[in-house]
Amino acid sequence: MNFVDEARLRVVAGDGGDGCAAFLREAYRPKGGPSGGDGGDGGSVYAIADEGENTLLDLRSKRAIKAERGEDGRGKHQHGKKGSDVFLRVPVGTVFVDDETGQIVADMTEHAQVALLARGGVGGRGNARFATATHQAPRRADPGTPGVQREVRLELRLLADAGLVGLPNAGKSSLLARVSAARPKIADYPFTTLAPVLGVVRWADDKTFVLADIPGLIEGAHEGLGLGDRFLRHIQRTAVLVHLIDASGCSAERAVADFDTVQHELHAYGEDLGARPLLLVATKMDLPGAVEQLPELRRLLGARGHQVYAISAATGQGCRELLRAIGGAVDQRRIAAAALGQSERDQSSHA
Ligand SMILES: Nc1nc2c(ncn2[C@@H]2O[C@H](COP(=O)(O)OP(=O)(O)OP(=O)(O)O)[C@@H](O)[C@H]2O)c(=O)[nH]1
Ligand SMILES: [Mg+2]
Repeated sequence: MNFVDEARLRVVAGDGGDGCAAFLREAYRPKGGPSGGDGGDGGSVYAIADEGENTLLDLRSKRAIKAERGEDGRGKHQHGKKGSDVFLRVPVGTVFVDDETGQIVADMTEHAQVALLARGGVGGRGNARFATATHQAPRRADPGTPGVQREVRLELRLLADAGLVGLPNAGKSSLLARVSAARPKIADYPFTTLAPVLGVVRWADDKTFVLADIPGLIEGAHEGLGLGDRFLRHIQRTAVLVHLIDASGCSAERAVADFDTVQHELHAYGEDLGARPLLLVATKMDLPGAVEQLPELRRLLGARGHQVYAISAATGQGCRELLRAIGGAVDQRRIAAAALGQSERDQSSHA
């Protein structure tokens, strides 16, 4: 089962810069004092929680996050510059675990929360710091201390944005496997999927949503028949339901009747599932039977005001367009939810 989005990273803070050992040598001051400046502190690596981030997908391609080293001190009392810090943006809900100790390093629960992942090293002192009344020409200068390095595991509990529903064998798992990195079991018998599987789908350069594949629904599912009902709660919070219809082996009328069965189960389950935005998808378009039935299916469902997408998980045909439609619906819902949250915040601040 894959309810968790994961990534692994090495976070490397910058080392402190070295202190400098130097003496002033000026024409008019032949025996100048110690003038070595301190090294700058190394930059630290921080995590920052950001509502605008939804997955850890972008971080998976990264190996290490490094902050800058502090600059070395120089002569004439010049201190080295501090290395810049790095802020790693992660979705709210991300937990950082130290890979070696298993300890939780940071638990990002709130928007804009900042947590230290690796502290930068401290700059070394220059020799100017070591001068005393009795020891006026110290040669000692300290090296900077190393920055902290650690391997961290990032974990994010996923909530599905979109849910795949349909009869057993409709091709739900095949679609999820086609469009995400999830690898659900696929087979030509009903109830192949026994538990929900989630996958992260990238549908544009900087846009993703989480798609849930749940076991197939059959008549009586809301009363506990089959398996699907137990998992309907996993799609309760989705922005959109994607209903897959396989017409490759039956008539369009039969496919519509099957569609009604599943819709009836969703309505009967309650929780507003029946009223959820819905996308209809005819599957297995690489098979001649499906191609033959598509026009009639579109006519029958079109008469009820439904648009029907057509895809093949086998060839990928139509998938891109479908993902754009799902992504658009998910986006709309997020925008509406953000606006609702804002107006609630406004109201409570007026109260
Ligand atoms: N030719 C063809 N076969 C497909 C396509 N999509 C799915 N199948 C086949 O249909 C069968 C069922 O696919 P699944 O993806 O397991 O269906 P499911 O809806 O997840 O089924 P359950 O988990 O039992 O509810 C498998 O044999 C798949 O290989 C497709 O686009 N083209
Ligand atoms: Mg399945």
